[in-house]
Amino acid sequence: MEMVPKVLSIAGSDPDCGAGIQADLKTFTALGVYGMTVITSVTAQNTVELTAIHDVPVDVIKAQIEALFGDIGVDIVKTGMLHTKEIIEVVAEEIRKHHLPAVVDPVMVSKSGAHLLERDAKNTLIETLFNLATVVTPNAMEAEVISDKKIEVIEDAKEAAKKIAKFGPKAVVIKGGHAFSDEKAFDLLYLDGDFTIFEAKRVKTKSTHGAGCTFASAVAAELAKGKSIKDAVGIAKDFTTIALRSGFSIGHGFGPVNPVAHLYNEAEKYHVINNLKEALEILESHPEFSSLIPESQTNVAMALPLADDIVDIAAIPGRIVKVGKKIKASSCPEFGASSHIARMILTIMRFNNKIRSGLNIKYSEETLEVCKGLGLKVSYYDRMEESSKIKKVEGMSMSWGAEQAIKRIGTVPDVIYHKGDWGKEPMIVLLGKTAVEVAGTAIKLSNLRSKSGKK
Ligand code: PXL
Repeated sequence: MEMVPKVLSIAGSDPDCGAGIQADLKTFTALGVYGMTVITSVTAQNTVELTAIHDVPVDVIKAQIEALFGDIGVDIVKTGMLHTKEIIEVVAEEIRKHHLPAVVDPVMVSKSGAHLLERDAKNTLIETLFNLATVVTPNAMEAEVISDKKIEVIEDAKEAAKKIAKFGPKAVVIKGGHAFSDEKAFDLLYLDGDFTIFEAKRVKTKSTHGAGCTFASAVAAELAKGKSIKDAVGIAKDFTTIALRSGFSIGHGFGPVNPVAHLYNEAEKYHVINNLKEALEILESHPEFSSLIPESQTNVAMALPLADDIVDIAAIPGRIVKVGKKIKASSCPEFGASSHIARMILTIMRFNNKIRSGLNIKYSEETLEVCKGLGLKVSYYDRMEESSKIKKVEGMSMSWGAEQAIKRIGTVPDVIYHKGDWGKEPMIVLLGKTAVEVAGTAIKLSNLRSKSGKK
């Protein structure tokens, strides 16, 4: 029987379930490890404020940990809110006794501004727990407090990480959040004397409650699976970015992140591929569609709901081609298989994230008339107006063009066309929510065209 990695969170309880052990357990579960929780403090809080903290007596904290060791066992521990000196000491003693690898999240202040670490306990946390840690994960503000160094730019964070490493953890991750840039979120890893910077597009959201807990728990889960520290931090960063992008707009303060979004995202990959396969069956069973296949062939693409890169968009490698009178997909749908339509869809989704699919067909005035007759919103861009800078960058034309077409009619169109340029074939792209929907539109167009006798 395969052994499931067992990960224990020793942390505070957050009744709104955005942070604390509740966020930790969601994260462990979403990453496929067996999660357990030892509660150190019960807090009363919501997305706006924290109103009470009740510390669990240290002998009960110890008993919770021993209960798990007496039966199931633990592969790695993650610590979060450890409110007092006494709690920190008993947790450190248990980690030492059981020789446990540990991810230590030096939680100090909640998102709503409450102190989750008593002021006189800071040194105990640093001095007794850091030297037992595999990884410590302060945010920029916590790193400033621990290192006694102001952090304004990445170079400051590097100095701070070196100082924090002197307290004995194997690795230090400083979570930059919005500290270093408005556009990017940088995290800095210091391991064995080397720095690695992880970057992601900054997620502009108010639903950030629990992001730190989620990140540290994801690092622990990945280490438990046997990943290296560097890989675990990279995976945790991507995981937390998805959790932030899917955060809940609930409550009146900082809404909770959504660690389970990772699972939905994985499940969506299956739905997207299946939808594309169904769209191919529709196209392949309608030979009349071949009249709409352009010189450069047809492709159909569909994006994941959270797509922000062409690897998040599936299409047909080698495209859809005419073989005699038949239509054939060159191969099965795959993620990352289209760059052109994919870039157009990425731009479209910035304006309307429900429109996730596109299919390109041969340009003709007649086809555009049929589109208009069907009540589809048609817009266009003119490749002659494209600057040489945009022309030079691979794929940039498509995002530029989509933006032009949207601006022209003030909304996301159902159909975008361009009339070509030197060496560029004119083209029509049909847009819709799913690949099956755009394939259906394409068949409707080819039927109406053949009825009206157009070639
Ligand atoms: O995000 C830090 C944190 C950890 N643990 C508990 C919390 C919070 C933030 O609110 O409530 C219990």
